[in-house]
Amino acid sequence: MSSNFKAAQTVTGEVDGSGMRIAVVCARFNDLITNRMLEGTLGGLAVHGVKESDVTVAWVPGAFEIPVAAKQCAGSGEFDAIITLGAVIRGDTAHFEYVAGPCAEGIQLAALETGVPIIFGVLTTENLDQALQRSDLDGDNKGEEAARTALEMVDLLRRLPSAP
Ligand code: INI
Repeated sequence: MSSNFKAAQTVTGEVDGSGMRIAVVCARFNDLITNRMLEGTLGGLAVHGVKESDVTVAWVPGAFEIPVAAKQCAGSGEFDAIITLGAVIRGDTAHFEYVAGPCAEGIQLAALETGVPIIFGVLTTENLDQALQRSDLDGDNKGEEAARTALEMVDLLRRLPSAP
C-alpha cells in the first residue's frame, strides 16, 4: 500500500514536539506512583522539544475524576493533546473495576467526542510493586511512554486528511 503523506518523524521515529500544547491530567490518589509518572511525562515532553510554558498540569482527586477534566481540557481548544496519569491498584480497593473501567471508557469517549488525542497513561496493576516497576524513574515509565504517544498522535492527526 502506498502512502501519500509524509511523516515528520525523524529516522529514530521521534516526533518534534516544539510548539505543541499539552495538558496533563494527573490523579492524586496513589501519588507516590503518579508523581513518578508525572516526572516521566514532563521529562519525555522536554526531551522532544515541548516548552515548559506549553504544558499545563491539572490535578484531580482520583482516576475516576480524570475523564471529566480531560474532556474539558480537550474541548477548550487550548491543547493539542491531553495526557492522563493515574494509578489504580487492585490490592488497595474492593472497587477496582468501578474505578478502572469507567476511567478508561470515559477517556476514550472524551477523545472520540472531541477529536483531540487523550492518552491513557493510567496504570492498572495488581499491587504496589507492579506500579513501582512501571513508573521507574530510570527505566520503564508509563508517563514517559504517554508523552511520546501524545506527540506521535498530534503529529499523525495533523497529517491525516480531515472532514472538509
Ligand atoms: N483512585 C485511584 O486513582 N486509584 C485507586 O486505586 C483508587 N482506589 O483504590 O479506590 C481510587 N479511588 C478514588 C476514585 O478515583 C475517586 O477519586 C473517588 O471514588 C471519588 O469519586
